[in-house]
Amino acid sequence: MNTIPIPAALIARLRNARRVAVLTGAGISAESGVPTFREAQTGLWARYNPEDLATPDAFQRDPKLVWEWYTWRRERVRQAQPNAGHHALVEMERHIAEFWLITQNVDGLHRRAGSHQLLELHGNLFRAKCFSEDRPVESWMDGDEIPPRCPRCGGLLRPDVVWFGEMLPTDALHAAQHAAATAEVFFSIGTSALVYPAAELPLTALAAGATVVEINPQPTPLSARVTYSLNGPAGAVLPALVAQTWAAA
Ligand code: BJW
Repeated sequence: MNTIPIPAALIARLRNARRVAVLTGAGISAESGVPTFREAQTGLWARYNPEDLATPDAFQRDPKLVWEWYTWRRERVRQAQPNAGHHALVEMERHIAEFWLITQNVDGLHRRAGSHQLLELHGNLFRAKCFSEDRPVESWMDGDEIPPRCPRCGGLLRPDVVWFGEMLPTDALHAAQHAAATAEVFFSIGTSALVYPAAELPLTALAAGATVVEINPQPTPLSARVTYSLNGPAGAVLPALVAQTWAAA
């Protein structure tokens, strides 16, 4: 029995939609046990602010500290599993002709859940690239030297993620902007809607006349502007939405 009510007009709109885009943030992985970006860190990392670690300056100042933070986060994600929210988006993709899942997350959980039409805007924790050459490496060994060295030039390796002040991957960003501008329904799920250019995508969709739906237990700067605000955890709201929309499909 599904107890979370989804507005009937939203269900009707989704059943008829051919183009849907979804933007996700850290909140969709919260129910997998992966801490969100802006919640207070725990343990060894409690005294650090993530916004101060996720920058090229922080890496240049203390590459060992930043690399070890990402090693710790990789371990947490390895132990996590995709949750009901990730799985509901896999199911949604099956019902929509043109579906794009745009994620700010670097944890890879959408792909592990089975999503295909995926755009990773902020990179991926499980890849590394050379800090000097800005070229990805196939693999690396975590040994005595932290961070490990680039096998080509001997420079320092860094995680292949997008830090503040860095450009997003151009192809993924352009595809995301196109998806937002052409979607009939746009979802913003589990994101504080603070970080640009990702935070602009729901505004692009609104300006183009899309139905914009936010799913988040907390209000964000976007909440007052959306068509529907579904206040609750993604792991409960998304399965209810998918079940109520495509129950007999
Ligand atoms: C749940 C839940 C549950 C909890 N269910 N929900 C325009 C205006 C102002 C500033 C700028 C601007 N344009 C560019 C900037 C600068 C900057 C920026 O945006 N700064 C802002 C902070 C103001 N942007 C950039 O620098 C970007 N680059 C760029 O623009 O290049 C061009 C340029 C270059 C130079 C100069 C100017 C322009 C790059 C941004 C890269 C962001 N990178 C990070 C780190 C990635 C690697 C890593 O993970 O370590 O990406 S920062 C961090 O924030 C991470 C996230 O992907 C991103 C978004 O966070 P997210 O996902 O929203 O997480 P939280 O924690 O904030 O929120 C979680 C939400 O979940 C909350 O709302 C909860 O309530 C909710 N929730 N449980 C559903 N169960």
